[in-house]
Amino acid sequence: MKMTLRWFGDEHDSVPLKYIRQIPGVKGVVTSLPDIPAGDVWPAEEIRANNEQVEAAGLSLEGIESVNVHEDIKLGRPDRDRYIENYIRTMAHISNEGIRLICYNFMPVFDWTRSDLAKVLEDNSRVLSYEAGIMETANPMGMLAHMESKAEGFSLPGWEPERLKVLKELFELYEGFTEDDLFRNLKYFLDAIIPACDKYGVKMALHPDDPPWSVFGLKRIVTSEEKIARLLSMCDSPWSGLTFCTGSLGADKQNDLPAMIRRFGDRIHFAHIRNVRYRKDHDFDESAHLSSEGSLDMYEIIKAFHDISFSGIVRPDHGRMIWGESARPGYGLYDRAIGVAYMLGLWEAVEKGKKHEAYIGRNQKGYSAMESRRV
Ligand code: DNO
Repeated sequence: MKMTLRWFGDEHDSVPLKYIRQIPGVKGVVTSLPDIPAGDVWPAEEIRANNEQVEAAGLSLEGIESVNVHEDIKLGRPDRDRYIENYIRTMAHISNEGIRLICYNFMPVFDWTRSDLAKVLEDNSRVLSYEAGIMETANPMGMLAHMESKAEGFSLPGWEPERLKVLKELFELYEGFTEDDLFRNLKYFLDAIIPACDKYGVKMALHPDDPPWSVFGLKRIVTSEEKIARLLSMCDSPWSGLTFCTGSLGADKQNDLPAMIRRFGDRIHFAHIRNVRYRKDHDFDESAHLSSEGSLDMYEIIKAFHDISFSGIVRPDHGRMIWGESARPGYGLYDRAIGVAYMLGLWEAVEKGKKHEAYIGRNQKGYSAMESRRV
């Protein structure tokens, strides 16, 4: 696996590339152009400037997270063809820079959602958390204002201002919308862009819905093994794959992550790895990466990635806010760097453990052969 960090660009990130370069094992970043509204074509020069800046820092630009999908595509409105054309033009510009991965999501209206962006844990670290009771009674505008107030002055990734200005209209458009409508519109989008992926050599990595259930009454479809299997088979092209986000999928206890990793195998193009700690029902906190700190068994997760010989791009997902750092919620430097070291440590242990087992196995065979000859 290729370890990266998410970087939002100088203007939008408190973590400079030169610090990312110092995290052992991190060779690259994934980034985006956060100021470009969903649906617009990304200018080639801006992608190039970004790429040059990353390379000048001694890193490589491994992927784009995210090129957001315009709401008209998700809704299947007549304008979608124009936005799909723009998406393909953006893909061409990205590919021209040698970047071969695009992460995207297909969540109606919102990207990821939390009820708190700075919940204080027992050790005084601050984390993102989700409390179903709060979400059920909250209205989306109020929740947005609350989230922005906790965002330390940063914009929230995936919550583009132009989309949020028309929130009420969007909710009306999604009235009566079913999961099947979303599946159909996702298929339409993928069928239209896959030939371009093939032409430009770009892999599409669909991010799961975060959290993996309906929020504010809006349907979500990238939530479980069964639904992911359905969407992968409805567009059965190797270019169409997943961002396997352990934190998003892991928020639902029903999801058996190692089994899903083994099942989806080479359709996983990108991995976001982090832990969650279940509280009750749908309530969870984003914990530190270690298995001992959360509810997910990170050893089993890394082992599953190793079992499928995962060679794709990985990043630690969110981290806690620790050591007095002030950064975009989830995207400080320190805890993500700790996460990187832990994941790479697990990977090395799994790899060497397998070699060791193979060595013992060979020796045991030799020993048994010797024993049988002696008899
Ligand atoms: C949150 C991220 C998401 C992710 C998008 C992918 O921190 O994991 O915003 O980038 O859902 O399109």
